[in-house]
Amino acid sequence: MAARPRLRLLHTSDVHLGAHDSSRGATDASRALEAGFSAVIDAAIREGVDGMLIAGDFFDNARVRVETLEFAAAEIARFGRPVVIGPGNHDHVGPGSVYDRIDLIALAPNLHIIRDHAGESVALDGLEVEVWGRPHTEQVPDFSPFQGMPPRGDAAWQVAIGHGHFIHPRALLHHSFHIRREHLAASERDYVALGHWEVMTRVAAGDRTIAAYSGAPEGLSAAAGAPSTVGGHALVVDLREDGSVRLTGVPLGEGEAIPHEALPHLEGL
Ligand SMILES: [Mn+2]
Repeated sequence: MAARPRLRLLHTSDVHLGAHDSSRGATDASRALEAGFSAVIDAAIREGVDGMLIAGDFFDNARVRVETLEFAAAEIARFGRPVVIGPGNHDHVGPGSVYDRIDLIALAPNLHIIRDHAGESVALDGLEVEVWGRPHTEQVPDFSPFQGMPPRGDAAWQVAIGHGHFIHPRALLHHSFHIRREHLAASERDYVALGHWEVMTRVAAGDRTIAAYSGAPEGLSAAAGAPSTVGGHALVVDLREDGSVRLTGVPLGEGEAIPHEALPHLEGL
């Protein structure tokens, strides 16, 4: 296979900006969530990534303060390179969407929000990568983000983004928004950026596809004052000339980088 252009992406999810906007005296908790996202932007700039994937639940709900929306847009604009949001259950598109409150794209022209209910493919400006995703709409009871994905597109690198529960092949089906191993394997994507779980976890996705949850930059429990035990990382995704994909968990505060081989992975797979 011909050498592919080297690319580096950053993957985050479940930021839940504005989760405390309607609580009284929650300023510190709100600031902690915002600081978590600023740390993601700082990491993206420091690591020299070419683009960013935000795999849903970026905003906590559709009633967040306008200042929270403006903060998010300003931070995305500060990064300045392409950013794709694949909306999750907390920040769904369609009727009542948080993304219809203000024109985020006017404030952050480098932002693309996946809005097509059927799924859409986004070509990142100037980069040999296409990102396919299907957003939550809150209108499909058995929503499954990767079911019936279209085949790979033309760009050298093909990535997907989606929000839901990866279902262990032996699990009881008590969750919503199923992501199945066979969907990921059939996707034939080089990388699938997942959101919904707050803990960084690589999952099994067949021989060809790498898929992982980035985890939240700052867990909601941590923001509310409890000790932080999860999250605290974003994933740097290196798409390499030989066609391989390597992940690195980069710390957003204290802590060490976690190399590909040491990333938490779903047990038994
Ligand atoms: Mn979610």
